[in-house]
Amino acid sequence: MKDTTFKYLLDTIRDKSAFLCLIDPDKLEINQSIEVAQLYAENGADAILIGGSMMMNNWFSDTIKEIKKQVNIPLIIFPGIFNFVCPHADALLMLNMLSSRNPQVLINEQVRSAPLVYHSKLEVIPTAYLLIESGSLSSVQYMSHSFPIPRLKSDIAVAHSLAAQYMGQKLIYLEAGSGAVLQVPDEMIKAVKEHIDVPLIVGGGIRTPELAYEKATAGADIIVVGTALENIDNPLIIKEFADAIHKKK
Ligand code: 1GP
Repeated sequence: MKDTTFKYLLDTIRDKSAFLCLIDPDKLEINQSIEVAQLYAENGADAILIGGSMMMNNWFSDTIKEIKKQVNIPLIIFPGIFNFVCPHADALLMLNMLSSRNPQVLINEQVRSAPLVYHSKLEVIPTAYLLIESGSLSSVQYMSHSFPIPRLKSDIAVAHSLAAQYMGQKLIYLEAGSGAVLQVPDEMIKAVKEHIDVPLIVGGGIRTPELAYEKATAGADIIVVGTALENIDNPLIIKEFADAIHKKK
């Protein structure tokens, strides 16, 4: 199986944290997604995640195909449900929502997705996806019928992360949810990072470069930013996020 994108991520985080920008194709027309992807690539993003909790439009695959023609940083699918599969992306995060106790998101979605992924020949990156309590009901919490891990219970997050690593997950993603009021706490990031060897992704509610720097310094190897970069007037904001995230280590 291919591991080009995963190796690229490992190389990128060798001496700094990586900056991944999230595009939700439900929020943009295809041309807008291409423009935004170009701005991300030109202003320091290391890769682009594409996906969301739902698929409200029918241009997911076309968006990926068109972005790939214009942008040369990796484009990685971040699936909300099983059918977020498109062979033109560089890789797909196979999300295992191990913080949930709902079999639908623990195994059913993956089983429905697997034949589509097989035929796509996409690079697959097994990723433990841990939802963290973040001050309000997030789309992912609602859609997945899952309790988040309590934000003051770092020990529970550590136990889930260790279980994920022992079960062969290549990345661990601590997710506060898109547009979260409260980000994943620094103490939890530190505690998880101290216990695991695989790269740690942190996302959800990271609204400023200062917060991004704080989370990177706490131990996040990869920072995901989506909402804060939507409808921005000045692309320099993207560069400020990139600089803040890249200056860690
Ligand atoms: C959501 O972690 C990502 O899955 C990004 O969250 O949109 O709040 O940046 P934001």
